[in-house]
Amino acid sequence: MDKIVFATSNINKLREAQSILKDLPYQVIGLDEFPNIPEIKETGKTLLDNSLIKARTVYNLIGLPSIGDDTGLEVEYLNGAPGVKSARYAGGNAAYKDNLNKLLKDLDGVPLGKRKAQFRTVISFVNALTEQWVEGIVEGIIIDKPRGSGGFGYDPIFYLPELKKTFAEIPMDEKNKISHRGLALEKFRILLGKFYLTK
Ligand code: ITT
Repeated sequence: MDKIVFATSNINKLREAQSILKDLPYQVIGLDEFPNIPEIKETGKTLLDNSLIKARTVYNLIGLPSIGDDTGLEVEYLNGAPGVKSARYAGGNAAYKDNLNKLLKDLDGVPLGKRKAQFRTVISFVNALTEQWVEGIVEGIIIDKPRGSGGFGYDPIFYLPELKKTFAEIPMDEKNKISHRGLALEKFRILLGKFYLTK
């Protein structure tokens, strides 16, 4: 089976993508299979820049078709922050918990009605023939206390009013059906299936 490399060292992202793309005639593998690849610096100013940097870097190093995912949590009250800095909101090597706690602190005292946010994922695809990208967005509310133990990152404080649950309170399969990454990868799956060879 032909391989596509998901240019991520985030195991949660990889698992979600493998599950969403499981019916494709390609095997989606992660950077864990290529331990010699150096850390990819996210020097871009936008999610698109960074997703392209990831996909291009891995394509150039490995020569297999590559997907890059850059995701940001954009909070309206904070003018779109943490956005492209979501992974390092509380500092360079911040853990998920540190970033989440910083966001809760920044929103301390802000009423629920003003805590609208969206997750946005840009997925870029690079092979010998083309560079393409797609985007997925999901809207929600940042609640003031973490709920649930599933998911990762900001999931425990990202609340979906229509489900009355956070992303951390639903199984991965359900998250994938409605999430930013799920929507972006669904668009990507259609694009790939219809128009592109992976060679
Ligand atoms: P790679 O760059 O190796 O893909 P990363 O974790 O650094 O992995 P990003 O640069 O896209 O990924 O950083 C986005 C951050 O946003 C990530 O570290 C999480 O904290 C958060 N995040 C991304 N997707 C998420 C999701 O589905 N649910 C909750 N938080 C998410």
